[in-house]
Amino acid sequence: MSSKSVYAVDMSQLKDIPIFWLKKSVTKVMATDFNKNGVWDTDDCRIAAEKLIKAGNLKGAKAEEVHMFNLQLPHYFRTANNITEWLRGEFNFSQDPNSRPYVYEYIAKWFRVLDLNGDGVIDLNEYKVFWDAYDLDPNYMKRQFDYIDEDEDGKITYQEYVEAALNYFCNTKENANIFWGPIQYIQKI
Ligand SMILES: [Ca+2]
Ligand SMILES: [Ca+2]
Ligand SMILES: [Ca+2]
Repeated sequence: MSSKSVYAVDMSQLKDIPIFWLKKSVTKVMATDFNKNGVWDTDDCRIAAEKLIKAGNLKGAKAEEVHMFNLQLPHYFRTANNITEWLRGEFNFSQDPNSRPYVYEYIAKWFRVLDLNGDGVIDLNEYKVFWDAYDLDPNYMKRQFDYIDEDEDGKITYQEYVEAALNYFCNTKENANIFWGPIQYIQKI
């Protein structure tokens, strides 16, 4: 009987992908994979929406917005059978210039969802709703908030948010961005 983790990665199929990008993307999958099947899929998004709605005590149109924004996802959210296939899909998508408008739109929707009171910025309380909904380590929340809040005014603007989100998604060079919590080690098959 095998006790192999669903997050074990077949590195032989991902040789061309920089290791830091793989580590942070595995971290992202581990944070978002609520149904524990090894990939970030549409079912996880549905569960996340419910958690966000509960954590933020959201009602009416705002709750509806949270449900709706997960509907259009890249194909590998539905088709990847394991984390290796998911990472391959995510990497190709993240490095494809044609996907960029879609990515901006997705990040913009995220921003609108997390700006719970609709004043155009994400404050620490609103950020905590996101952090709690994904059960991320509370010890790292303020550090990441401050990382995103580049001008240190205590509020995350749309521009600051886009920069941090895009950086986590696309950039392959190592930095201090822990958008989905502390960077995890990769388990290899
Ligand atoms: Ca999943
Ligand atoms: Ca706000
Ligand atoms: Ca700021």
